[in-house]
Amino acid sequence: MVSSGVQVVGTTYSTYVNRVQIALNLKSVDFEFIKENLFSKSDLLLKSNPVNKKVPVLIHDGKCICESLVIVQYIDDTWTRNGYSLLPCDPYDRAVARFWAAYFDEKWIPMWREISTAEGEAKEAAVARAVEGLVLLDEAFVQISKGKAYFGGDEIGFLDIVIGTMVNWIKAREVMANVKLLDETKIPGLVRWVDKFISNDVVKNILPSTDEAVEVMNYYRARAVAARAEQKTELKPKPNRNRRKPGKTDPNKTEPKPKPKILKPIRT
Ligand SMILES: N[C@@H](CCC(=O)N[C@@H](CS)C(=O)NCC(=O)O)C(=O)O
Repeated sequence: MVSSGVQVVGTTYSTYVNRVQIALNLKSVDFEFIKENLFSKSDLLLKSNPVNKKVPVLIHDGKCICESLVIVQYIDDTWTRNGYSLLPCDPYDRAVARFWAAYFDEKWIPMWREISTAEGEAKEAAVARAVEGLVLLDEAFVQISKGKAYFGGDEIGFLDIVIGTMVNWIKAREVMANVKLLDETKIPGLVRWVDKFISNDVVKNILPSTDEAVEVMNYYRARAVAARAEQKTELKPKPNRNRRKPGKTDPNKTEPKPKPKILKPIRT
């Protein structure tokens, strides 16, 4: 790959892609957005992220960087001119920020996903787990922000980008599952931070609105339901019109078994 400048391979409605867009905008880096179709992945995506085949990919002077957390840290390390750092300067504070980012991606987002598929008591338990996770994040916010507006202090930082890009997807889940996650009686600091983050000028034009997020999740859900129905039809044995009478089986002929189709969920 030999193109120069900065390109982002991504989709509009992706938390992970939005992280990269916000980080570049905060650092005042111009970039070209190359729109990807995840239902028919381009050669560019397959070549630039051959391991995970996912967006976002940052292409900087022809070099490919994958995984949103890695990309945001790369942006922070690369564009340092205006002295604005997304990660804190102190090594311990940097470690703490990275810890909570990993917690959010590896532990909390899966809990948020579980709410959409669980029903009845399982759904209540899933909501309780997700709220417990938010209470931990609220406590972390109080410690890390030290009374300022953002995790990053007076300015948006690494953790603000990582967690903040999920906010409207969290609100969309509240609407769709009819549950309360961002409860100001339980997580007052985080709820105040949410309002501040989503109204920030750099952020507000990039994030989808809650209504858009609901629409996108409904669309993916409908696709998943249709794909499952198609899979069921494919797996159903077709009536065999040439069936032999009992005792007249042909020992040389075996019925080919239908192959189950493997469905890959598309993540928001
Ligand atoms: N851990 C990755 C997650 C990226 C991700 O899940 N991207 C989704 C779009 S939101 C994707 O490309 N999905 C395509 C697929 O799963 O095949 C990151 O932080 O960049």
